[in-house]
Amino acid sequence: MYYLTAGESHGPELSGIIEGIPAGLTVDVDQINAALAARQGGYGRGNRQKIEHDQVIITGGIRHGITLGSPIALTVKNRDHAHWSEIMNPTSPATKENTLRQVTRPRPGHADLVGGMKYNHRDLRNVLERSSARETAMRVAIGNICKQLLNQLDIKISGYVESVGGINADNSQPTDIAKIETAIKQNDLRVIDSDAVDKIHQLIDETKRNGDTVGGVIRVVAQNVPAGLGSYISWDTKLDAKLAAAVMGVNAMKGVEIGDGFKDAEEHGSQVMDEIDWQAGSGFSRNSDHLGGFEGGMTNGMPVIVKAAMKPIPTLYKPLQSADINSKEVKKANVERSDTTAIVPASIVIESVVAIELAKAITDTFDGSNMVRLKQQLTEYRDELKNF
Ligand code: EPS
Repeated sequence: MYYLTAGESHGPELSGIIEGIPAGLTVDVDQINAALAARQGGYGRGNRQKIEHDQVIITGGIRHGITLGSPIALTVKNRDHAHWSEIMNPTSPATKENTLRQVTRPRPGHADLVGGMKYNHRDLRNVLERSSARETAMRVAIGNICKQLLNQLDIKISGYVESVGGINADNSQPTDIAKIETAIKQNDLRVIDSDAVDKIHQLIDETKRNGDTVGGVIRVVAQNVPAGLGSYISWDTKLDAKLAAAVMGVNAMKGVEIGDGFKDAEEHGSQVMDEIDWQAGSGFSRNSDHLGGFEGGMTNGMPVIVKAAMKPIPTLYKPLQSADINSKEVKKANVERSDTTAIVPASIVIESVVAIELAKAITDTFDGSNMVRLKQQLTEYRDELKNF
């Protein structure tokens, strides 16, 4: 399974192609659109989302709502392109008028400066348009197709916000997806502990007033993942490594953790390892899940737990020091419209990229040509594991 996205933040649209989804999967477009709408929401979003109304358009790989096994092609329109149709015109030659709004004072923490240096862009808009998190809308559309595939295999996945700007909203660290989904629907922050919501709202409001931004921590849980996905045989076959790479591939992520990762590093081995149990009927399991469902780079049948640390968004309304790439004058960075926090959308993006990696692992391990064979092979494999 392989996917690719293209498109600039204020260009005409985002495009995506995913190859490797089995034939015979019923795809519910409403579910994709619901995920896209959820990614647009959440407390702390800026004004761009008042313009956008993300809806997926499917142009290949699906017929009468069912996948064909061929590459699936998707687009999501950028409504805001209407305000940028000349400046972001893909084909009309550059003129004085259509190259207005140039960016020359890079924002610290954004891709602006290094991207300009690497690709020799003198207008840093050429960098920020693609490095914008707008692109993650397409990863959510692709991720939702993978989530629907996993759902058909009884694998459930949910991503939510654990903390914002240092305020924790997850004292219970749940692994039951139904409980997580019920809890996070109760508020506009996708947090488990609703009693933390007021405090987080206040923090976001105050941060906005100060022209500043905040980040946070995201937690993703996947339930009923079979043991044995990924491998210990070589470093690049380890599934936890692939998950970590996928998480770090999301804009603004600065840390990734599997299970109790960083806390485990402070404990003794006897407190960290998940003791092995065996029951007639269900076979092997673990008494705890400190290792986040991974041993030796392979899933061990316990819930997969992945956490991501998101830095605050680098676009500040009270900008930090920068230097103009033309005049070389030390000046404040360019100010672009942005969000105070994008932690809620990011929780859906991280959930999506984890779903993509799990779907990839499943279709790599079993015959993913069509859903009937995939389901049959997975059922047989699950039975085999119970009897190991
Ligand atoms: C972003 C800057 C803002 C965000 C954008 C990510 O874009 P704009 O300058 O158009 O307001 O709104 O996020 C999205 C458009 C989105 O759909 O998530 C950035 O610089 O990364």
